[in-house]
Amino acid sequence: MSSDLDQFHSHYANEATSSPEQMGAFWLPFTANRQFKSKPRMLASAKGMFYTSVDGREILDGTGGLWCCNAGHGRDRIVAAVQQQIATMDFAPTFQMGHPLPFKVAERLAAIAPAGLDHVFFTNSGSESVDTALKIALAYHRVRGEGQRTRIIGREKGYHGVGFGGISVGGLPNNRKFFGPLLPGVDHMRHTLDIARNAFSKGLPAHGIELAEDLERMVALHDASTIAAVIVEPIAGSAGVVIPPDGYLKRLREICDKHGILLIFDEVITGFGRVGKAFAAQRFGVTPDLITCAKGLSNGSVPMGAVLASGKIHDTFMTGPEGAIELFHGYTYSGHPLACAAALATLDIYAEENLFEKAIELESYWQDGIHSLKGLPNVIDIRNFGLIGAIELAPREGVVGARAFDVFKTCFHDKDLLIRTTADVIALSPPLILDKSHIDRIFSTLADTIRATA
Ligand code: PXG
Repeated sequence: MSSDLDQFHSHYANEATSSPEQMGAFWLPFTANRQFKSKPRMLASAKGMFYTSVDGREILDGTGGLWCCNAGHGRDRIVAAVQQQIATMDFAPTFQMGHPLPFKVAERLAAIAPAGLDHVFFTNSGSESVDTALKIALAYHRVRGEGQRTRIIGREKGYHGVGFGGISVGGLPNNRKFFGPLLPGVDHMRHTLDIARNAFSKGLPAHGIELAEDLERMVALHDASTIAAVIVEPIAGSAGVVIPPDGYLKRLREICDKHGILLIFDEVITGFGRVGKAFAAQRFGVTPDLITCAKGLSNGSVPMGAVLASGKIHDTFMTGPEGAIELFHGYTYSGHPLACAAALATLDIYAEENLFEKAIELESYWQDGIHSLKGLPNVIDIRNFGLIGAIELAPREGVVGARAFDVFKTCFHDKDLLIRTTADVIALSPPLILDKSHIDRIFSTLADTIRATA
């Protein structure tokens, strides 16, 4: 066994296999491929708060992978669970069949979810979770005899993955404009980023609750009887971290209730302790009808996503003849044994280490750290909530994103720190296992690098 493993590593995971000539075949996602391949950033292993690069440097992970590894990297318990599961049962179908693990994961998720969200549909990614939630919302209205509710309302700057449903309700132009007319019947509320009024807010911005009234405008335009659902990220991540104005999400909930519209929270990045509770819904005290999640569900280790649905929605489907399939939807890998094993071990770690509370314990230290960067050259806004942070830089004339990307490259190549940038926003989402020394290092490194970046 161990010599097999050694062989695997020497064949597949070492530097020799990643020479520039051998990189051509892999078309990297959401990446400037030619630029990347001319000076690659390559990771070889990961443990705790750190990656190790292929050239042997320990890189502090300020991103939790991509908002995935909330419990830190290389957790023994997850490794053991997955190893044991693949040796026991590699795959089992869940179409008209079952195995115990997804039932257990669903029960565990329902136990930590907001009260009332007690049914779980499994997927393999955030994008699939979004498509699933949109389809459940549409089908729900149809099953209960309001099939004319076909419109879905998203929001500008929204990111809901890359399926056709997700890019249709999403509001990032580059993710939409290449791909044709998208889903019909979708409309978008305005986003809530307002640097002019809210720059350098600590936590929730004070201004912007009135933007929730955009939903009333949508209702006035389309009529509530045609609207199935509204989907928003409680905190938008990919668009550059947009924190909701104080009271905004509560107001959306009220308007949805008034008009019989379902509210979907896309919690792919906010789930699993990122903001100090299992879900942001709980931190904000607003319960949606559906929650989409992924990433932290399995600590990023095996692809897995889920949709949490209210009993009201679930039970609406459970009404026809008993032998009828209630929802014509699912994935071959819904409830995959390896993903479920990883999720159970992950949820155990979260519970035993009280990791969902860490973001609240460290929030003010994190906030002080990030706001200490105010006043540095080109820093035009700083945003934070839970263990999420964003530093927005002024774009260089005519080259949006170049300044932040230079900071990203310097951090990785010269300072052994992994951050993430979108346009000129530096986004931070460290593993929740970090301590104050990691926070100090992240912000002192960023301060030096931002200062040195023209
Ligand atoms: N919804 C939200 C809110 C997300 O943030 C997805 C759906 C799609 O998930 P999948 O698993 O299909 O990729 C996401 C993904 C970033 C970043 O840098 C964020 C995501 C992915 C990659 C980068 O902010 N979120």
